[in-house]
Amino acid sequence: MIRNKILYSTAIVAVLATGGALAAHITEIGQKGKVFSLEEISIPAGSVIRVVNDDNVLHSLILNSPDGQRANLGTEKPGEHMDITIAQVGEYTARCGIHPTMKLVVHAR
Ligand SMILES: [Cu+2]
Repeated sequence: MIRNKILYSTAIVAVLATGGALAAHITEIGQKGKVFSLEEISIPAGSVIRVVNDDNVLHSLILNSPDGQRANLGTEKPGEHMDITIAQVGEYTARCGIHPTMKLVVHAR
């Protein structure tokens, strides 16, 4: 009986720890009014940026990575979002291919 209780408690703690870690590593960025909701962010490498199109126009995302690679991540309709994993340490730049003045700098540490 005591053994069962201990196992049960350990399982709950593991679930909470995982849930907490996921929540802590997603940074949400909006795109309302043809601007990113933040111009610059600093996040741990390996975490996720959720780019939410909370605007009323179509946006796209182009991501420049610290290693010089450039990726066209496609378009987002109003109400859609895109999750981007920021894997490497260094500076990333995200831009909208439709509205080139939209710029977000991501420092991954
Ligand atoms: Cu745009």
